[in-house]
Parts: sequence; C-alpha cells; structure tokens
Amino acid sequence: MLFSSCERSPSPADKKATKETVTLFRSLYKLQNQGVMYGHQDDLMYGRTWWYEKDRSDTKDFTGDYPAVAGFELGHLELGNERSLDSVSFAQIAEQIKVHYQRGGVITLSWHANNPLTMQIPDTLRQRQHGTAWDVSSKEVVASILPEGKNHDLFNTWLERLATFFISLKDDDGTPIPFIFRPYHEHSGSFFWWGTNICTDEEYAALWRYTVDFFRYKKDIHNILYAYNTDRVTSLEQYMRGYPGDDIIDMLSLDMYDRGEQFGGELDIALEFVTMEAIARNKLTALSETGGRRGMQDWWSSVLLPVVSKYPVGYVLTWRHTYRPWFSKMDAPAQPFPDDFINLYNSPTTLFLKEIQEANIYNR
Ligand code: BMA
Repeated sequence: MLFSSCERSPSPADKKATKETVTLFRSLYKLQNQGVMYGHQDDLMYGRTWWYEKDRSDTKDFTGDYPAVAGFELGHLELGNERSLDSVSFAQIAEQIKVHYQRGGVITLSWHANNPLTMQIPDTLRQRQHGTAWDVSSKEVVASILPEGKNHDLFNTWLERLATFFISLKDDDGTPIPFIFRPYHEHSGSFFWWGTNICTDEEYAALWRYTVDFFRYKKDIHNILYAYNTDRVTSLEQYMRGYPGDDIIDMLSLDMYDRGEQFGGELDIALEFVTMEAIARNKLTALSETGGRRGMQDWWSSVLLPVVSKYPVGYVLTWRHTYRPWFSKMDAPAQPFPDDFINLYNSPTTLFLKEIQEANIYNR
C-alpha cells in the first residue's frame, strides 16, 4: 500500500539529468495530457520571403504568438561547417535556442548527418544525394562507424563537434539549456543511411546507444532528452524495431506526412499505439513531423486536429518554410499559413508559446 502511493514521478532516462532537464521532462509529461503544443521547424530562422530578422517568426506573423516548440537542424555541424545544409548559421541557431529558452519555449534539434562512408568515395555518377544523409547506396555505413568499424574515428570527430555545440548552449548564468535531440530519425523508412533496409535493427540500436553513451558519459552532457522516431508505421512491432531501450530514450515520436486520403485513419491508428506505449513506459510523445495538405483549405482543423486531439500527443511539428529568395514579390504567398491555421491556433486543444509560458515549464 505504502509503495503504491510513493510511485516516482516520470523522469528522464539520464539519471544525472540537470534540474532544468528533469523539470522540463515532467512539465512535458503533464502537459501532453492537457493539450498539444504546436512546433515549427526553423520558425525563428527564416520564412519563404525573409531571412533571419530579429524576433520574426512566420507563426507569430500569422497568429501573434510564437510556436511552443522551435525546431532547428544540425546537418553539416558534424563537418565543422559554419552553416547547415540549409545554409543556416550555427551561431545564429545557438542564439535563437537561447532566446526561445528564455522565452519559456521548448527546443528540438534534428540531424540530417552526412553519409560518413560514401562521402569519402569520389562522386563519379554525379548523383545529387551523393554523400548526404539521403545517400542509401551502401548498407555498410552504420557498421562502419560503430566501434571496430573503419569510420569509427571519423564518426567520433563528428560527435565531438556536436558535443562542443551542445556544451555551448547555456543561459546567461551558465545553466545548460535543456533540449530534445532527435537524431537518426524515421528509421522505419529506407531513405536515410540509418533506414530500416540500410542497416540491421541491431546496428541501429547500437548506433543510438553509442551516441547517447558518448554524450552522456564521455562528454558528461546531461541536458538532453532523446527522441526515438520512425516514419509511417502500421503496427507497434514495426514501430519498435531497433528501439535502443528505455535507459536511452525519453520520447517516443512519430513522423507522418499526408500522402493521400488514408492519412487521417493511418495517423489515428499509429498515434494510438505509439502514445499508449509511451505512457506505459513513462515516456514523452510527439508527432515530430507532419504536413502535406493535399491542397485542402481546412486540413489543419478537419484532418490533423481531430486526430491529435484524441491522444496524449505532446507536440505536433510542421516542417520548415523553405526560403525562396528567387520568388518575386508577386509570386510570394501572401501569408505564411492558410487561413485555416488560425483554427488550429484558436482551438482549446492546442498550445502555443503564451500558453506554455503560463504553464511555466522550467519552473522559474
Ligand atoms: C528535409 C528538407 C530538406 C532539408 C532537410 C533538413 O526534409 O526540408 O530540404 O535540407 O529537411 O532540414
């Protein structure tokens, strides 16, 4: 009897997680039962027609509020570049991470890491994807970067560079800024070098474990919540293939884009088993990428919202609004979101920045 009343609150997988990280985890765990946060990739960095303007955000331009979750991309940080694969400056990303943290928002980082094996091979066929995250021409990549693999040292160099960046993410008083890290995403698909047909599930899990051990134990970084992620799946068994373990992972997330009329039904089924599994394991949840409206005017309110409202989904994130400087003013869309987006914003189910500021997720 006594024991059942003393159940421990859900906690991050990292036993040494910083106070702010634990607080964030618990706030998110609680919030996912109260509403779904809206997230947007690169929202603070650019929109279709503007590039890095102070305090600007497409979400804020349209709704008057920032997204609760700000997504940023780390691809090419591993190479030591100053700019990402989307030409975004890493120094400016670090700046905006801090700004969003200080505002009380949630930060999530994705990583379209280059292909450490094929990028070393001359690009004789001149393929666009050569050496990138999307280069799936070799099934040896993951094995080659694990311990004993011939690219292991190179891969360590990459993780070192990420670690240096992570360690630099600090508030003014030196507090490490907690964030959600979602590397090796969409494992159930086969369009990245860590995809399901490109490596074995054992290799995939080993890659995850190696990566987390590197940051957690070798670099002593304790402000990261790790998000496991797949693309479209139709069963829990398929979802869990390659899962590295509850001691590694903090969030069970799903990416699913609307590719046709069956989307709503498929999303409904997948979110049901993913969120149930997450709750059973005391983990966070998210629909970490979605989009593709099939040209529908009311997609946000009639397709997406009804499904995500049914389950304890922590956040829903839509992908970047690619900057297109070559758009003439006339071709540029008049507004960053379709009118219907305001229905998502106004829904009592959704949470934007002001709402999570009220929730005081970092307990300041
Ligand atoms: C993809 C696309 C790419 C981009 C990548 C990383 O889904 O948006 O254009 O480079 O994400 O942000």
